[in-house]
Amino acid sequence: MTSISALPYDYELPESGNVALIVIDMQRDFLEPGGFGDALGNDVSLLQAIVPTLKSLIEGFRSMGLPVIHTIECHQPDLSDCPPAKLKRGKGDLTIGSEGGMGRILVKGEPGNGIIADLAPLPGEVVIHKPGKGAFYATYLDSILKEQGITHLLITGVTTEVCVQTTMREANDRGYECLMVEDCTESYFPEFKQATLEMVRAQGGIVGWTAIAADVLQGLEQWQPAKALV
Ligand code: C5J
Repeated sequence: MTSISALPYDYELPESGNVALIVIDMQRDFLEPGGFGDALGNDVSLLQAIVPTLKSLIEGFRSMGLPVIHTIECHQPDLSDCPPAKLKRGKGDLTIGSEGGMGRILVKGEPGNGIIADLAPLPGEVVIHKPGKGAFYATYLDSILKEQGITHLLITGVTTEVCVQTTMREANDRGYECLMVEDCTESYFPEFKQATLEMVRAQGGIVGWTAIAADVLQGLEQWQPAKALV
C-alpha cells in the first residue's frame, strides 16, 4: 500500500480506483487586483501566494497522466440559476450580476469569471461550472468522477473555508476519500484557513486529511509504478 504523509495520519492511495486533483475557483475575480474580491476590500495577494505551488502540483498531475478537474463559480447571464437568497446576500454595492472591474460579477463568460492565466485548463481537462459553493450541487461532477473510476480527491483552490471546504464535505458524504492540500488552498482570512484545516482532520479525520504539496507529489510518484504492477 502506498500512502501520502498526511494529517491526522497517512493517506492511503488506492490499489484500484483513481486519484484526481480538484482545483476550486481560481478565478480572476477572486485573485486579481481590480476584481470582485479586491473591490470587497480583501487582500488578494494572500490568494496569489499559492499560485506557484498549485501550478507545480497541477503540472505534476499532468506529467503523471492523472486527471485535473477545475471548477468555476458562476451563473447564467439571466441569473436564473442564482437563488434569491444568494443574490441578495451581502447588501454591498457589488452583488452577483452587477458590473465589476472585470465584467459582471460571477456571470459565466465574463472576463473576471475566467480562471487565471497561470492555471488555465488544458484542452480536454474537465471544467465544472457551478452555481453553488460546493462543486457537487447542480453539476455533473459526481457522474464524471464515477465514469472515470475516481475514488480519491486531492482538493485545492479558493477560498478554503467557503467553496473548498463545502466541496470537500460534499465529496466526503458521497464516499470519496478526500485530502485538502494545505499550501494549495487559501482564504482572505488566514485564521479561517487554519481553522478549516484543523476541523477537517479533527476526530481522526472526520472530513478527511491534509498534507503539503511536496508530500502529495512524493506519494503519487511512488504510487504510480506500484499501481502499474497491480
Ligand atoms: C466565495 C469561493 N467565497 N470560491 N467563493 O464566494 O469560495
